[in-house]
Amino acid sequence: MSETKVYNNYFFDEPVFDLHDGGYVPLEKVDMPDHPLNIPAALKPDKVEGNDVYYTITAQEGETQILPGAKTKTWGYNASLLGQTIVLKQGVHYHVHLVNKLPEVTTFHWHGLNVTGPIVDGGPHAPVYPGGSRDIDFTLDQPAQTDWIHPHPCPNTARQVWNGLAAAVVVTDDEEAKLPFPRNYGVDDIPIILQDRSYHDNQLDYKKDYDIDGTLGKYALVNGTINGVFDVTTQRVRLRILNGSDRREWRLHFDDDHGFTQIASDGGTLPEPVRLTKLMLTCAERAEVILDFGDKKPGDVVTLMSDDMPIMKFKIGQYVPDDVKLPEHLTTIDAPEVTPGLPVTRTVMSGMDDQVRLDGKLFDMQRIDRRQKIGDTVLWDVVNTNDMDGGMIHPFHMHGCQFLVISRNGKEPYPNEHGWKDTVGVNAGETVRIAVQFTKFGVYMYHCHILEHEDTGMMAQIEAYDPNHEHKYHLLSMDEMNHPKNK
Ligand SMILES: [Cu+2]
Repeated sequence: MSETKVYNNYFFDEPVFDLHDGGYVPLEKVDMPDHPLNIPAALKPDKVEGNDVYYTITAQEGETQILPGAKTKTWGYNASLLGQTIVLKQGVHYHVHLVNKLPEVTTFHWHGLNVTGPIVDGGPHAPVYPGGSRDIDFTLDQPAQTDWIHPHPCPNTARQVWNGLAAAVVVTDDEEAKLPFPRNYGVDDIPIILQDRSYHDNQLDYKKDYDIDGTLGKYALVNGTINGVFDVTTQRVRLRILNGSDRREWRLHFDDDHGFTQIASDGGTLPEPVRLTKLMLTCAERAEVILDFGDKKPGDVVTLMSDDMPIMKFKIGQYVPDDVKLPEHLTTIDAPEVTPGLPVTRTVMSGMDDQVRLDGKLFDMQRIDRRQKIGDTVLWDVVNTNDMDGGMIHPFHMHGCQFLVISRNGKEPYPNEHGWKDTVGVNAGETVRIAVQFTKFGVYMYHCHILEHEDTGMMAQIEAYDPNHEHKYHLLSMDEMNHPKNK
């Protein structure tokens, strides 16, 4: 076997990461006993008719035992907190009944799914009012990956996510199914939803903890569990890690520097496995990794850390030895040719606090900021100007497509950025070049995924258009979205 490179450091510039604004909240250790890690149930379809599968997703209020004592009032999808995991398969036609049992308007955004905008995509133009519902349908036509669903109502996305709305979406396909990856959901294939929260008398108080540069919490939660423990019953475990935080970047590693292998990024399988001991995820990014506990024996405990804080444990039990080796080539990325003759699109994230802007502007739901022809592949330079207080990392997210990272300040992308992505962390002072292609016409958001930046207005809209089929879109105003005229 050839010598395999192991990456032992974060790809992001740590000094830049440490340039926090005054409101930075470090994680604290929680003095409470370990708990079994919550593994969200897989959502059951309402019915299956041939290639048509029907789901109901209900945004609801509930109560969750998070801390000792009083339960915490939380929100979730088909659950009291976070949500049941939605499993989708490439090629299947889905009919989804979206129900809002919350006391306020929300939307259901499919982060990472290549579905039409602005309605099916579930951005702010697709409100579901309290007591109301909306029906959408789409054919899932993208490869296996880990996505998620979360609310997107301007300007309340951050608070609604803080209250608990976020669920993993697992996409499967026949190609990925042939790869020797663990895929027994809940046993050796588990979501790891990373969030941070603070509590006041066991309750959330978003206003109290609010920070305009991104709200942070003192306690680390994995799948809504503080001090979670996962009982390992197989040699290899696949983690579908999602940064579901409003603001926090997670810098992950194990207490014993245990190595792991990243096999997928936001948009699915990486061309080659990437061996790491440290992984940083900015808001909304996903990484699928395989942990091999072949060097451990029953009773051993391995702790997942972020910085110097333990966030969950893996308790090794009896497992059947497994000598599966990952191939050095996992998949071939068919990178589209950049369409000749088109200028590079430049988009600029600037400012901090209430000065955050995208291309110098604040979000306007009724303004189309750019247009791009479907099928064209266009280079975008995503710039973080680093113009205030040393700046901060802005995670740049696009709806309606998966893109490829071409370069960072003209240099190679990070080793784990060679697959499809929909969110990319852009360091302060950096320009990240990406190749963007839309395949479905529609109106899509692109924005900073620090949720409070998004809510403040660091967001814009692009129309992906088909010159042979001009479409008119009714774009709601923010006022209309929040206050329906006929409701
Ligand atoms: Cu930002």
